[in-house]
Parts: sequence; structure tokens; C-alpha cells
Amino acid sequence: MSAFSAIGEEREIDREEFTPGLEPQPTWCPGCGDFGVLKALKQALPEVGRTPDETMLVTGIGCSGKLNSYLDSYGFHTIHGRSLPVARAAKLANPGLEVIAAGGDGDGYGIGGNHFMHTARENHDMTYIVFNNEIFGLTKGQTSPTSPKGHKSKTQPHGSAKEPLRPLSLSLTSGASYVARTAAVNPNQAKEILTEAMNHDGFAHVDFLTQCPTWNKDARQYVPYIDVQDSDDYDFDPTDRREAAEMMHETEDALHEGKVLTGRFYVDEDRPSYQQEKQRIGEMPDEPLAERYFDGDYEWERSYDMFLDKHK
Ligand SMILES: Cc1ncc(C[n+]2csc(CCOP(=O)(O)OP(=O)(O)O)c2C)c(N)n1
Ligand code: SF4
Repeated sequence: MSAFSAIGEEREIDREEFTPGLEPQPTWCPGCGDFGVLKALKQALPEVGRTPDETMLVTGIGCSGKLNSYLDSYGFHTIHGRSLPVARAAKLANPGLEVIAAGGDGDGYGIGGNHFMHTARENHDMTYIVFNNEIFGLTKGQTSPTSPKGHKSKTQPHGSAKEPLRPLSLSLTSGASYVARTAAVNPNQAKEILTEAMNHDGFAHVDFLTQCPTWNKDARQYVPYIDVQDSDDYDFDPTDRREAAEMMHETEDALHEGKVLTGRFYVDEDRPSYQQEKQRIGEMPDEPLAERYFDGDYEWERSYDMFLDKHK
């Protein structure tokens, strides 16, 4: 059986299929928000009809990076900040896979920030989950790009002098075609948002608020949260770029004023993905590149010549 024949098989999927035999119990600290991401992901994957062997999870470094050990699927625990380029390659080579990249706010908005902007700009078809606990968790609580101004830590003992990064706004201006925020304390919404993000064709960015009770004592537990789609106080069209931008700005300000706004902030179902754009200009074959490695008769040399001929 090839690795591809399982893809597309119709059957009932149980979320427990995603629990690994080797490390079934996560070792995150009690009360950590990361448990909420794992739970929501295990619930959402069967909703989108994906089995473990149709799923590829790529993680960065951090407490969040451990997600890979706790989800039974294909996986790649990469180096710090580099989950997105690996995830992009996997999706381009084997588009039938459900590709998810995940990591912390330090990983994705700090050291990997360049990849974040360009993966959004190019609209690669994948789901990107950022565990946003507003600090570096694994390395014991240093200030991160999303730490609020004035936040005290060992690296900023007098309080951070910097304005925090605006993850939703950055995602929108970079070009993401689906942008949402959810919170570990809101499991139903988290499952729904992850399901939508995986069903979306294009780059779906989910800023996932995950409390770190061990190192970020200042952080609230992200309660009470407000779902902007459910509340009468907010009226905006998430398919309208300008209205979405305004709502995101308000949401990012509100977080540090004690108001946790969550929901879908931007959705563009029409924008072609990177793969579709490359196919349109004749730079990517319809047949998945990964399948060629399983076809001993494939004439590599000839395809290279054909490519050169086409671009003379
Ligand atoms: C290139 C590199 N620089 C620094 C580190 C040390 N390091 C490991 S995890 C981490 C930050 C983790 O914070 P975050 O990405 O927010 O994830 P969290 O642990 O909060 O989930 C750092 C700086 C590293 N592993 N590699
Ligand atoms: S240090 Fe913080 S982020 Fe890491 S496992 Fe513990 S609570 Fe979670």
C-alpha cells in the first residue's frame, strides 16, 4: 500500500485515533492553555474527515512544540521558528495531506516572523496555530513579541518598554486569507474555528490564546471572552478587508485593557492558494510531486528538460 492510498477513504473517525501510544499524557503544567489546543485539534480533525495518516503536523520549539508528541499523525518537530517553511514544502509536495503548522508566539511572531509574513503573503494552503501566551514559556517566562508594554520579566525587570506586536493586523496586511482568534478557555469556539481553518483553502491563521499559569502570572486566564460574531456590540463584515482591519485593531487594543475579543476576523474564500497560482503559470504539475518518488519509472531527466523548454 502506498502512503497515498489512504487519502480520501470515507469512514467514521474517532478523535482517540489521534492519541499516541507512546506519550498519551501531555507533560504540560497543570492548567496550561496548551491542553486546550490539543483537545480542540483532536475534535476538529474528525470533523474535517481527516485520519492520522492524512494529517501532517509541523511544530516549532517551545512548550507548544510538544504538540507533535501528543498528536498521532505524520509530524516534524523542526527548529525554532521554522515550522512554516517545512509545512509549505510538505503541502506543495503532497497536497492531499491536511497540513497544520504550530508553535508559540516567540516561535512564530519573533524568530520565525519572516516566515509568517511570507507564508501569509503567498497564501500557502495550511492552518497555522500560534499558541499565544504572551511570553516564552519553555525558557522560563522571558518577554516575547506579544508581551504587553510594561510587562515585567527576568529579561525586562523594569517592565517592557516596547509596544506588543499586533498578530491579527500583521496577518491581514501580509495577505492571510483566513484570520481568527480563539482561546483555550473557550473549547467549543476553538473546535469550530480550527474546523473552519482546516476547511479553508489558503493560509488560515489562528491566534490561540493559551494561558501560562507557571511563568505569566500577570496574564489573565483570558476570561471572560467575547465572541464578536455572537455579541450585539460588534457589527462588522469579516469579508470586508477594511472593516476587518478596524475590528482587529480594536481587538488588539482591548486585550491589554482586559477585554478578550475572539472570533473570525477576516475570511476571503476567493483568493487562489500559492499552489493554484503556480499551476496557473505552468510551474507546478497537477500530479503531486511526492508521488514521483514512489514511481520508479518516472523520467526525472525528461521532466527537467521539459521544464527548461517551457521557460526558454
Ligand atoms: C535558535 C534558537 N534560539 C533560542 C532557542 C531557545 N528557545 C527555546 S524555546 C524558546 C522560546 C519559546 O517561546 P514560545 O515560542 O513563545 O513558545 P512557548 O514555550 O511559550 O510555547 C527559546 C528562545 C532555541 N531553541 N533555538
Ligand atoms: S511553562 Fe507555561 S506554557 Fe509551558 S507547559 Fe508550563 S504552563 Fe504551559
